Amino acid sequence: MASQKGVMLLDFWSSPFGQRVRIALAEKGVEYEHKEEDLSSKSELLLKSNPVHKKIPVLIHDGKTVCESLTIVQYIDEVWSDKAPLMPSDPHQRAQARFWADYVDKKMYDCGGRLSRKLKGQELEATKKEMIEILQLLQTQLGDNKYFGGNTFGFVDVALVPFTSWFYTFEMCANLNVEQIAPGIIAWAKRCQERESVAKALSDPKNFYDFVCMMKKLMGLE
Ligand code: GS8
Repeated sequence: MASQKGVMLLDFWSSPFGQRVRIALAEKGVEYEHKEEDLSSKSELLLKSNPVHKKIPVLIHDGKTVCESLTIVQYIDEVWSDKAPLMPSDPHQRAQARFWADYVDKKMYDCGGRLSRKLKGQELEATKKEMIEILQLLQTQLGDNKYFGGNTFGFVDVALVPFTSWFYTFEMCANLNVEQIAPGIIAWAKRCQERESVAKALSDPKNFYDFVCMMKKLMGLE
């Protein structure tokens, strides 16, 4: 396997999951080799490294593989524990952080993906309602805190922030204005983007929208 020593990330530019890993590595100041995958023609290395799901991101650390973005972020936090802790030290707060990151995984990707397709009528309205509920619940959970991790940028912030690049697409595809329905989430997203780790990792919202349009054409959804 390549990169017997050191750190390598198998990634894809627009992936919110890959972006989580890029943010965590940057927060920790870890240098790594970045390998962009062609997801329509996956490399042997990807197929061998993630034989179960065959998906990016995959972290290869000293020849050992770690798959699934939230697992990778926790691994990074444990291995490079000397700097920028992402997980709270209190076990209950840690459990809460895992709960909300899991909520983001279960709700945001699925509902956001549906919202970016060409939905119409009742289906569109129901999906918009679902997204409004998700964002407002997250906004309530954030409360007056600077970050989901309180005063420090942490695990839930890393899990959620890549999806903020999708908000422009929600507006274009579904006429959903996140600033209007969850201003606290927009203010939080801006605070996160002041961090170099986040600013460098996130996709440009317009590039992401163009990518979604291209994918829809390819899939015959336009
Ligand atoms: C999801 C990874 C994923 O969907 C995680 O890492 O958290 N639960 C996983 N990766 C996608 C790219 S992002 O849309 C992927 O690799 N897709 C390729 C495929 O499905 O063939």
